[in-house]
Amino acid sequence: MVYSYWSLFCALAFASYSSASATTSTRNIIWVDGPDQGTNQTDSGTPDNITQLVTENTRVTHVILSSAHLNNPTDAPPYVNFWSDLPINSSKTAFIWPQVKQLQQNGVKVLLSFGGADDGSWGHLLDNFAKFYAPLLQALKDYEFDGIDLDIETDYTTAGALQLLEKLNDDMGSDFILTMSPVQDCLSESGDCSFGSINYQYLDNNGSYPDRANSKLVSWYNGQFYAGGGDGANSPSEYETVVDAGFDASRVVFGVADCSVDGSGWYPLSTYNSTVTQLREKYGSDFGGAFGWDWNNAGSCDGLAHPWQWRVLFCNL
Ligand SMILES: *[C@@H]1O[C@H](CO)[C@@H](O)[C@H](O)[C@H]1NC(C)=O
Ligand SMILES: *[C@@H]1O[C@H](CO)[C@@H](O)[C@H](O)[C@H]1NC(C)=O
Ligand SMILES: *[C@@H]1O[C@H](CO)[C@@H](O)[C@H](O)[C@H]1NC(C)=O
Ligand SMILES: *[C@@H]1O[C@H](CO)[C@@H](O)[C@H](O)[C@H]1NC(C)=O
Ligand SMILES: CC(=O)N[C@H]1CO[C@H](CO)[C@@H](O)[C@@H]1O
Repeated sequence: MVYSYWSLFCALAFASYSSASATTSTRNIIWVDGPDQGTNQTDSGTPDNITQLVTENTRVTHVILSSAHLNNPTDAPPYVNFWSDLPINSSKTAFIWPQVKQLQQNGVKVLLSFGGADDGSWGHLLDNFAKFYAPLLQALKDYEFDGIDLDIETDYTTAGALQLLEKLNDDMGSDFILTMSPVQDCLSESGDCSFGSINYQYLDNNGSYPDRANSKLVSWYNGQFYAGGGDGANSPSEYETVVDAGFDASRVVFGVADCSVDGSGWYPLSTYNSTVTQLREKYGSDFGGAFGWDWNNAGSCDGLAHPWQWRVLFCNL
């Protein structure tokens, strides 16, 4: 009962707030991880059709497909792996591309997440940048992504990240979205982060590029406020420490686990709603937005039948 009321509430909020409350910097993001076994079935057996993000008025503005990796270097030539570690052109995951196209035609930007905790990707780029960058660039072009998220969870370097960002800007153009997805600690602490070895404060201050928005190479940061790198999504305080560390609120998206199977630090929707409402009040139109990881499990810990019903998070954004 409570939950059907919530869904209704969002529909009303959507109708009445609409674009009046939408701000230039707010992003409403859902990550879409691969369904099990490379099929279009989610963990719970529900068809995983992401076009519901549009048809159900979720107010989602960006989708991040997660994730792409680089294959084993002994394989030749190098290629990009996608869901279930299948080559990105596998017929088993081909069902997603028409859905991606449909989202894009309805104004939703779709990004490819690259890297993660998979050991191959970042190590391969360190070993031989030119060899392994080529298939990554090709995949971004072939599937017409609107942007890329660099998820650096194994050792890389700040200089390497800047080089990769500049190369992507040069090859894809200054409108191509370039994001990174550090855990909260990596944003609030100075120096090289223990997770991925990137100095995000240095990178944000030094990663400039004249023709990009705000002259910044990174479009924004998808902050992970869960899974051990900051598990405080039940209050605004951890987001505030990131802003206090020097990041403009418009550059940091408040990212949460949308079910406990997606990482520690999960909280119910009512708690998240309270946190984002407070952040929105504090930072106003400067607040960078919110994300949920991930689509397949969204709302299942809240007793919701469908992932799109988790859209309550975005009602006040
Ligand atoms: C979310 O928070 C706002 C502000 O406190 C409140 O008006 C709204 O009813 C809440 N929505 C839900 C579904 O809890
Ligand atoms: C996707 O799901 C539909 C039913 O929801 C099914 O008919 C189809 O065969 C599935 N496709 C794949 C690749 O598993
Ligand atoms: C997903 O939904 C869209 C829109 O309703 C539909 O056109 C498409 O066939 C669906 N895809 C699958 C695999 O169910
Ligand atoms: C997928 O791409 C590889 C190159 O990376 C190519 O060798 C292969 O033929 C392609 N497969 C399909 C089904 O297009
Ligand atoms: C060249 C340059 O702009 N260097 C700056 C990089 O960012 C740090 C702060 O993190 C500044 O102290 C440097 O001046």
